[in-house]
Amino acid sequence: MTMSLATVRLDEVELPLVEPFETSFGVEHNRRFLLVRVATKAGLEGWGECVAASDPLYSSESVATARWMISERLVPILFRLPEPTPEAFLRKAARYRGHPMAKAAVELALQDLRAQEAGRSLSKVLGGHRKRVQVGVSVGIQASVPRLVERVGLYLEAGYGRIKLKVRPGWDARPVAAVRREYPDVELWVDANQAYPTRASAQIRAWAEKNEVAQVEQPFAERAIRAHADLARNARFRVCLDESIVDESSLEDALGARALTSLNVKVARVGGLGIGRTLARRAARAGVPSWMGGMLESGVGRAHNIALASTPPFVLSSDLSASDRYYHEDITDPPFVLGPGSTIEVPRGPGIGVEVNERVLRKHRRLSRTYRP
Ligand code: OSB
Ligand code: MG
Repeated sequence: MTMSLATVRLDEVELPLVEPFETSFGVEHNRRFLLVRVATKAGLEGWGECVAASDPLYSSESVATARWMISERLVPILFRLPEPTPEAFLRKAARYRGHPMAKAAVELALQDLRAQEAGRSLSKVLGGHRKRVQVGVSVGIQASVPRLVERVGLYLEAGYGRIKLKVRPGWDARPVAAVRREYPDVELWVDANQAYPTRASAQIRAWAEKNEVAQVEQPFAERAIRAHADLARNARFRVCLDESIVDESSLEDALGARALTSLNVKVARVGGLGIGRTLARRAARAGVPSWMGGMLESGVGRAHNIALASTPPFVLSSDLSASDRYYHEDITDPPFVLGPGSTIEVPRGPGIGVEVNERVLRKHRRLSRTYRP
């Protein structure tokens, strides 16, 4: 089957968050992101989301660098491909270093398009075997400990079965202990986004074990593989890597050093769904469980994440919450809702299985450009 691309559209969108999301690296009130839409001459369309934020805080990419990369380098590659498959695109794009979030946005759109063309759900195309995926909620840093305890209580009441707290030096032992005291049985994870110096290792271990934290995510710098391995040795919690794992060789090195006992997979960080699946399978062979991380995606990115989370190597609960945990009004229909047992249903329709609502999209769109061959 030969597909021929007619247009590529790049939209910049700004969606207000239901509440600000604060991490060790900053606070977000609105989420600014890019959407890629690839359309074929036959009238099919595929959607991808670029999660790079306004500022390069989580990683080195930003909306501006991703917009440049996509419009000036990746779109021309797309129009030169004899067949616009995700694999053919990534082979050509590999010539350019870095920019995984920009590359992933395009790869996602091509994956959606290919599944649409086959008339199958993206989940099925990727080898998904689950009807529902297990999810949890990632809770940002709050103005006070009582406020955090109250927020966590509301999420538990809403039905979330696992809570991940954002931590940083000065916001760790006290809030974690308060949440544990109030909710003795909750499955509790923490994520520091690289905020700790390696000398803080013993303190982290102490408050994590005292409060029965099940998983500590990325406490140290991206390159600090040995520090993560030291923390993981004899720990009563899993050590999860997020920012450190950017490709196959970084995963290989980290596995070899025993620096992780859990893998956070984000398609944006590693450059697409294909490579995300490869990394999760590799980790599984080494006995390391995977789960899908999140970047406060809109419905487009969320749908992609849910599709990948439905495949066999994803065995821990993912940072994939219902649409209303992030946005009053999402840009896709229908909204994702939390189901029984802290799960979200995997869409069954062709491709990502949700529709982009052009009315809502136009309302929140700041820029839009359409490219033609
Ligand atoms: O490290 O997991 C992270 C959001 C922005 C940047 C980094 C991270 C996050 C989250 C969001 O934790 C989780 C979600 O999308 O629900
Ligand atoms: Mg993380």
